Formats: sequence, C-alpha cells, structure tokens
Amino acid sequence: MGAVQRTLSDIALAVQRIYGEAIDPLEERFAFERRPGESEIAGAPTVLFLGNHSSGKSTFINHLLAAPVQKTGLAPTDDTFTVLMNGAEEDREGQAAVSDPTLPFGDLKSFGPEFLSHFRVKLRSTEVLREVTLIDSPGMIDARGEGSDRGYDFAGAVRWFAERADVVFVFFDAEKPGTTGETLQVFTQSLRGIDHKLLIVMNKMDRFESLQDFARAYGSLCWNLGKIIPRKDLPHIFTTYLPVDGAAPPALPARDFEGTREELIREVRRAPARRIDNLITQLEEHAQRLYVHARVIDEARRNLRRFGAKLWTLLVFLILFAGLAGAITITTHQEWWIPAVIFGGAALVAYAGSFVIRGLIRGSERQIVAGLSDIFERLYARELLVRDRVEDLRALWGKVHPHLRHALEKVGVRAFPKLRAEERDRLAGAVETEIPALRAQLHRELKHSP
Ligand SMILES: Nc1nc2c(ncn2[C@@H]2O[C@H](COP(=O)(O)OP(=O)(O)OP(=O)(O)O)[C@@H](O)[C@H]2O)c(=O)[nH]1
Ligand SMILES: [Mg+2]
Repeated sequence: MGAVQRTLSDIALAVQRIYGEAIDPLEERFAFERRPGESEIAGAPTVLFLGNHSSGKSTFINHLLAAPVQKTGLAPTDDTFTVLMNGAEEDREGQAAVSDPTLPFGDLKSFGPEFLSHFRVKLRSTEVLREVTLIDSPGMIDARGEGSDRGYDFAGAVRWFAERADVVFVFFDAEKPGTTGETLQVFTQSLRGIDHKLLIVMNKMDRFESLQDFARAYGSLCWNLGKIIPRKDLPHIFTTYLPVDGAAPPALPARDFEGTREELIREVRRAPARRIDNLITQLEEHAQRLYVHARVIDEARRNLRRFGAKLWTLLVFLILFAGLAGAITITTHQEWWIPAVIFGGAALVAYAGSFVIRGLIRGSERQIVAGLSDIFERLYARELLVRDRVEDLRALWGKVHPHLRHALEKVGVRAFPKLRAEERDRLAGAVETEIPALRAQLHRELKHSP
C-alpha cells in the first residue's frame, strides 16, 4: 500500500471511529436518521458510467482496463448494469450477485427480478480495479416514453448506484447530442443533489469532419443540458474521443481531445481521494444535523418539563395550603363541616387539578412542537448573528426541521432522554475540531501526492 492509500485508509478508520463514539450513542435515543453502514464506508471507491446508448461508456472502460472486458458496438447489445471489481476472474449474474454476503449488493433485491436479470458482477484482477470499482450501465434511450418499458425502476436503480458512487461520468455521443426521455428522467430524478460528483463527457470528437459540425453539436448539447440541469451555470463539458480499431483518423486537431482523455483517466484514479472527501462530507453533514436535532429536542424537553413542574408545584402548594387550613379549623374546634368541606374541596382540587394540568401540558407540548423554529432561533441566536454562517445554518435547520417535527409528533417530547453534557461535548468536538482536522489531513496528503 502506498503512502496515499495508507493515509486514506487511516482517515476512513477515523471516520468510522467518530461515527462509533460521537454519533451511534445518540442516534437511536434521539430517533435520528440512520447513518451510512460500515460496508458503505469501507466499500471500494466507485466510478459510475451513465450515458446515451452507444456513446462509448463500455469502450472507455475497456480502454481503462486495457482489455475487452465489456461488449461494445453500435447496436444496443448490452442493457445490463455491470459492476467490475477486483477479484479472481469470475462472472456472477443477478440473483447470485445480490445473494453473496461478501458483495455489497444485497439491497438491490428490492428492485425486483426484472432488474436482477439486468445486473451482473464481473470480477477481474486488473491494476485499476484494485483501486476503484467501475460500474457500466445500460445506455439511456433517447426517445420520450421508451424508458418506462424496461420493466423495472430504471431511474431508481441509477439513483442507487449514483448515491454510492464517488464519481459519475455522463457520456454523450457527439453525433447525437440529444437529451430527451431517459436522460431527462435520470438528471431530474436520479442525479438531483449529487451534481458535485458529475463529469459530463462529449465523446467521439474524432467523428467531426469540420469545426462547424463540432460547434453545432456542442451548442446543441449545451442547449439540451441547460434545459435538464436545474442550475444557473452550465457544468464543464469534457470533449474527447477514444481510440477505436478501424476508425478514420480525426479531422479536427486531436491533441486537446487526447489531453482531456488523460484528464478523465486521472479523474478515475482520483476516485479513492474523492471517496474519502465524500465520506468526510457525509460525516460532517450527518454530525451537524444530529447536533442541531439533539439540542433542539433537549431544549424542547426542558421547556416542557419546566412548564409542567411549575403547574405541579402550584397544585401541591394549593393542597398543602388547604391541608393547613383544614388542620387549623380542627385545632380551633370549628364546626365539623368546615374542615370536612375544606378537605373534601382539597381532594377535589387535587383530582381535577391533575387532569387539568395533564391537559395543559399536552397543549403546551403541541405548542412547543409547532414552535420548534423559535427554539432553534433561541439556541443559535449568537451564531445567527455571524453573517457568513446564517445561510448555512438556516439551510441546515431546513433539513433537520421536518424530520424532527415528525419524530416529536410521533413519540412525544417527553419520550426523549436528556442530552448529557458529555454527549453534547463529544459531538461538538467532532463537528468543530475532529472533522475539520480530518479534512485538513486529506488536503495535505493530496497536495503532496503526485
Ligand atoms: N469513432 C469513434 N467510435 C467510438 C468512440 N467511442 C466509442 N466508439 C464506438 O461506438 C460504438 C459504441 O460504443 P460502446 O462503448 O459500445 O457504447 P456504450 O455507451 O457502451 O453503448 P451501450 O452499451 O449500448 O449503452 C462502438 O462501436 C465503439 O467502437 C469514439 O470516440 N470514436
Ligand atoms: Mg455499453
């Protein structure tokens, strides 16, 4: 293992440790969303290849592996999701691949038998695969409506892979830069929120006869992407071509396109570093959300307890006062019915009062749950004054609030435990010190790596 790999695996271990020490003890007690599992964290860095049919995904993979592992061709010959990973040469088809407990694909069973007949794992012992796992995918069909004929949830399956991948290539065929049907569905449903992993590739640049053809195709790809990518700025488009046996030599100057090909290969090799970066980001976001979640719950619980304590104390004083008054009437030999009325009244107040108080507490609980944002504003009043953090904090609250509210409505404020000081300090330490230190370590290492 090289020095970089060692640092990366040290950081991955530190991420596991922080989950174990600072997050796991709180997660269940505070009904928080599940954190990524051990297998997800320890899994190999992954590169996913998406793209139109015949855009060159499989050709690029073969080029990377320097071996004809994937079928290529102009006719739609391969409509499977193929995972290429390191191991003694062997192919596993759908059901066998998802049932193997040593492979991290058990969850894919939920996509059904039709999907499984379009899923396979190829184990190969290749240098590249020792560092990254590659996933080839069925070409997206570029006609509206056709996507629904696959017989399984294609966009859902793409999302499953894309969420776990560290780099996602989206290939377009320079000759057919259209983006309707499945491409639209995949961009809007499967890739939403993960644009930081996307690399858009316009392949087959060698096919252009003239600069004009190229300009026209590039323009139309931009136009089409602009319609389906919900952002203001257009992502970078990598323009390249792949060496193919028997293809005519490129008419346009090829040097830049070849340079871009090398760049794309470097992006594949950088997947392990990206994975660690993604792991740290995921941990950071999870820890920040949990911190806000637990603090707001703790404060809500404290407010409710304070309210309840006040009412119960009032009732106890009332009863004590009545008891005292009753005792005085007895010791001063008042008529028999006077202490009887006082004691009877006190018993009645105690009985009815406990009902009233319970009702008031329930009402206050509802109010607290409806006003969680006020609690957040109070708890974070100081941080919300620091201008550059306001937007981040509000976005964080926007993510935490719906789930938190749901949890409190479901099980009630009183069902939650106290957030102990040492638990809070450990989580704060992770968010404020440990996680930023991990990120700094990663950046230091990457700066020094070749
Ligand atoms: N001239 C030229 N041909 C290419 C290039 N890339 C791929 N091809 C050819 O295009 C055809 C389709 O390539 P594939 O790699 O099979 O495309 P794919 O994206 O895997 O297609 P599906 O698996 O059907 O989705 C093959 O015949 C390749 O030889 C390229 O850059 N230039
Ligand atoms: Mg293919």
